[in-house]
Amino acid sequence: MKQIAIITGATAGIGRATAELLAGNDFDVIITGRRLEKLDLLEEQIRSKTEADVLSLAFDIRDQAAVNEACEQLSGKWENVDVLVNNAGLAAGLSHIHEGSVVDWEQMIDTNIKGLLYITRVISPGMVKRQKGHIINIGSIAGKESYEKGNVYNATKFAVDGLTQGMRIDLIDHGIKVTSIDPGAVETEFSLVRFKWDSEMADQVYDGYTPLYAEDIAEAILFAVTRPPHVNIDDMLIMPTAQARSRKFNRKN
Ligand code: NDP
Ligand code: 8X3
Repeated sequence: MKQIAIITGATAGIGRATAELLAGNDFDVIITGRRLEKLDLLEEQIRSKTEADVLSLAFDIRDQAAVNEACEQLSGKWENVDVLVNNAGLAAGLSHIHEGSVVDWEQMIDTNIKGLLYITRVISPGMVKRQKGHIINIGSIAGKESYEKGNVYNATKFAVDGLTQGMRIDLIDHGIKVTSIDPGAVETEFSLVRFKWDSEMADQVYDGYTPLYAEDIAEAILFAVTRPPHVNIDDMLIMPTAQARSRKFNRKN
């Protein structure tokens, strides 16, 4: 029987690349996100290119009732989730703390921290019951060191780092692996979302160097979830060669 992975934020970027790669490597996948048309498209692509079974669940991860309703309706084999990839997340805005938008702050906190907790709360009891499972949290270099104007986004990713450590301690007695994958700059919809779809601003983020691509992170996730039972990847910090620390780039290309 194939393993089942649920990937949050699979409509774009890292989540979509992860769903595609896991589906091509013997996983059946549950793909989630708000944009139903993107889920439909991905479902069709995965079905046409792989042998994987796919289930789409459209919900806003900030809405606890919606998260619970979607996950509680899982039945049959889909109830037995082996891998939870907590990927859905965003940065909204880039401002000094005294000029920040409270609406942006709340969106980041509600998505990156509370959303991750909501789905973990509903999926992890099944793993505990089966004494088996793997949770992958997508953190960030932004969760290792703060940078100018990053403030609340940084704080949400520091929180993810703290949660990863706590979850690993709480779940160790149940044989559940917990991994943090922490990327540097990855060219996805991330910067478009951060700058409210201003493509000129978003393009500047990746100007003059080769960033990571979503597939690079998907490969790291595949590596983590295919280690033998006695091996856990605790934490993987993955950077573009042209990036050192959060904000030092070699933009000579
Ligand atoms: P994208 O913007 O390309 O993808 C983000 C995904 O998150 C989308 O599928 C989006 O789906 C989903 N999402 C956002 N808000 C919600 C919500 N309220 N409910 C449900 N799903 C939501 O960004 P990335 O792929 O780059 O980001 C994925 C993760 O990687 C994030 O946690 C990000 O913080 C982290 N990361 C990204 C880095 C980068 O440089 N790109 C570097 C380090 C970490 P939809 O809009 O359809 O709901
Ligand atoms: C995303 C990377 O450095 O833009 O987590 O915050 S960064």
